[in-house]
Amino acid sequence: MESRNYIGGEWMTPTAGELVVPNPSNTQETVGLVHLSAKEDVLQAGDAAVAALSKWTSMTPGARGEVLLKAAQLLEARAEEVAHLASSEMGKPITEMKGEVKRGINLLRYYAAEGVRAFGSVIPASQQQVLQYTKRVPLGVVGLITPWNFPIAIPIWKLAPALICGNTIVWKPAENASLSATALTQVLVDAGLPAGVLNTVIGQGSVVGQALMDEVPLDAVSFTGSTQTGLKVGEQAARRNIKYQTEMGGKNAAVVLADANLDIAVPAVVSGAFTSAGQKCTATSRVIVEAGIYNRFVAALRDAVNELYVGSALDQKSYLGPVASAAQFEKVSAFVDVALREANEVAQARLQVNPASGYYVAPLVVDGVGVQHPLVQEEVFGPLMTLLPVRDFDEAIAVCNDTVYGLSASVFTENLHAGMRFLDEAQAGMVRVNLETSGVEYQAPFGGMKMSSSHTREQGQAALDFYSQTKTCAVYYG
Ligand code: UN1
Repeated sequence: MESRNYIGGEWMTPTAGELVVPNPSNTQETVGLVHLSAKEDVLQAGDAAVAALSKWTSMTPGARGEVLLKAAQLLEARAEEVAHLASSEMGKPITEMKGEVKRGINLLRYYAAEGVRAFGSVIPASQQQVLQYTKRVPLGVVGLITPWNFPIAIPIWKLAPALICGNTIVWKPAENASLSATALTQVLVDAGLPAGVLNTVIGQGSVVGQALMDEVPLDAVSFTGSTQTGLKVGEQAARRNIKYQTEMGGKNAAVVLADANLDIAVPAVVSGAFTSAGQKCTATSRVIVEAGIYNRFVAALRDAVNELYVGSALDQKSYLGPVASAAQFEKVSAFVDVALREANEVAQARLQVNPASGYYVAPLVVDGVGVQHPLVQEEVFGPLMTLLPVRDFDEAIAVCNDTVYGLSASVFTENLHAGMRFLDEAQAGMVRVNLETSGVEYQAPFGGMKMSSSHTREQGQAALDFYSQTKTCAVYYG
């Protein structure tokens, strides 16, 4: 397979460079070829998005919804094929990837239905015979910058609400999700999206992302990715005074209190930390454990880690696969080296494959480092869990909140009072009791506090607020 740009209703092969995509599960195997774009491609995409705006905006939301419904149908029909491609491209286990594609289908249906829901309200006026009401109107041209770790679901949770609200789009997917992005674009094209409404431009952040942020006449931008890049996106958007949203890093904690039910806590902590090989901004990476249960928790966790099946992403049995790329492998391996050198090893899973065949990192659990240690403060984005023993609930909350991030946090307890206090006091956009830190629901708002986001929310009804602006209208009919 080869990646393609889709600009102004035409498939195009940009010529600024090429990248061969190895399968992260087996780097001897080539999955496809990515063609990289130049700045001119991005500018052309911007022009196409501007040109398509009036036609798309003037369609009824219901008619726009029909296109999304058709896209849901097509993605469902192609689910196996798309999941297989995405797993081969970025190494998420096929069983998890199928779930992600299903989430994408659900998102398309959810936002399609918004086309026939109320999108404003009637508000009493101070004068008689005045009808005062609000309505949502589109923003215009929206730039979308998406990461590789959810190559199907994240693009859809930005595209679908942007489209139903009547915006046109320039989409820059992550380089190592370019083949998946091409397949997803094909779904939307086949669903009948008019020319110019979605423009997909494949390439590097330093070229495509930069040109998008600096030169395309954007009215808004939505970004998911690293904190470092997200802050630059936010800065540039503020300078241009366009609406923006950034979803960035996390350093999510799971707190295990002394009365926790370990049959619930252990699988949830393992899943939060190790599914997708820990490559989720919502992944559990700090596990804060009350002293009274520490030894029992560690024993149960060790058993669970010893049973993990780490193999090829295309092996149905794999609980986790490799990390996504050579760059990820280096970054995560550097953290693992620090952990093996400076912390105590608590458990490490065995690999069921030859480690040299792909970008495999064995899931690792450590303890014995202080709360200011880089393993506890920096986002690893890999299968590495650090345990932090604490005396009591108060210390647990203090440690939980001792981070610049605030995306997601969980507590495991059988005590209603402790659970509710945690929901009140944990500084995170997503707070949970007896549930893992990752695994967001498309119909609920999602986003972080502190350095994790621009304090905006995605998905659910919140996405409609982001991708539209409100007009307050008044009519005197006396
Ligand atoms: C999830 O936990 O289901 O990039 C989704 C990420 C997040 C999405 C997490 N924006 O990992």
